[in-house]
Amino acid sequence: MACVDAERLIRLQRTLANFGGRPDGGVAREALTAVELDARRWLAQQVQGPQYSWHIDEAANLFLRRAGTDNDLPPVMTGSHIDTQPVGGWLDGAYGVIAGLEVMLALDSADIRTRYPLELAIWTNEEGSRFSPGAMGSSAFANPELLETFLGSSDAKGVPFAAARDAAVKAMPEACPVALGRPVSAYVEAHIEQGPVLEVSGCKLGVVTGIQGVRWFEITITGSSAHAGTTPLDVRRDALMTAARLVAHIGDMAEALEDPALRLTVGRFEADPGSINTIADCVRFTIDLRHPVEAVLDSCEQAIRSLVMRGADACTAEVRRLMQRAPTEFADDVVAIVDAAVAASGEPSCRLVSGAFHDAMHMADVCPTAMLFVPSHGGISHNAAEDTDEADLVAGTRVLAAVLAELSR
Ligand code: HGY
Ligand code: MN
Ligand code: MN
Repeated sequence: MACVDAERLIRLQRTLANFGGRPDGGVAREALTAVELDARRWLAQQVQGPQYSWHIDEAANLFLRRAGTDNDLPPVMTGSHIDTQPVGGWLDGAYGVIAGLEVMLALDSADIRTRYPLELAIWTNEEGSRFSPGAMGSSAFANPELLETFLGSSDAKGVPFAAARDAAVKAMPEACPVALGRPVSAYVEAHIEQGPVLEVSGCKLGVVTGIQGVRWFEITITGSSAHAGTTPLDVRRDALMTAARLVAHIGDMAEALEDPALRLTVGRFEADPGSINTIADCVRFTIDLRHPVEAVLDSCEQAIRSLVMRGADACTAEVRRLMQRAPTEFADDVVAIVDAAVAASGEPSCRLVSGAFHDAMHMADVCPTAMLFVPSHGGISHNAAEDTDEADLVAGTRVLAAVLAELSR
């Protein structure tokens, strides 16, 4: 059995956090920015040996492959993402990548060759804060026909994803091109919970059985810009006042449902021209809607659409869906392997559905998939204060090693 080196794991994890590290302990390493490409190149320097090769696909998903004894078999895959929110934490995504890397290094130290080849995936643009939708790289892996659409998406500065993808491919000359959507034997992702469930229930490990559904929308309210001092209130087409009222009504609608499983967030609100003495003529705001039951997502989307179209007053309104993913159920057989490895660890654990989405939601469409969680302090994530006890990071990595050893036997 390969033994995980706790000191090396934490050292690698903390070094990765320096790429885009912030003075407040957070990390700013958005998808395919220069700091992420630097971090990818640093990762490439962490492994040596003929058993390793790097691969990159047309969505700039990066793969570290560790040869097995029977390399005709589709790989057993682990991994996550190293892109972060604009002000992210040191572990969201990064933990799953470093834990997978440490498992490979532990196998090297123990001179163990698995039967199946192992692959560590570094997925592109999981966060979706720079390019929409989120989990873009793994979505293209599972649905190659979507790549064309994704290549046309641009960030807030107008940089097309295609250009960022080309730069990422160029940054890794040692990575050989590989096709999207190739066969995978199984996928297991380690991740921080990003919520309070494990900590509140005194658990150190979480066996994840699925991921709730998610939909993203962009609402555009269009009015007319006019002079703040001369234009009477009753003749204005004020996009900002209209949008602010709509946000309040949508929030009231969500609260009125009194559904503890519902999640609705307005995370971005931009008003043009953004001048103190000009009435705004265009407001764009986003909605992140989540729920474990698809029918509730449907009825909430219906309610949002009718609220916006009815409540636009003298302005015009448009609702654009940016992302849509139904609830995901993981494969019983892989969940059982994670369960057994968690039980064998002796750590207090529980089963749970993930509130956050992950690349595993797309991988579940193409191969038997499951996830493993470690706790987040105070359930905090997408925040510079995101943190997890080092001992929990090590325990989770040890369980990941046992799971990958079992799957790749
Ligand atoms: O938004 C999410 O659930 C993920 O953390 N990107
Ligand atoms: Mn994540
Ligand atoms: Mn995240």
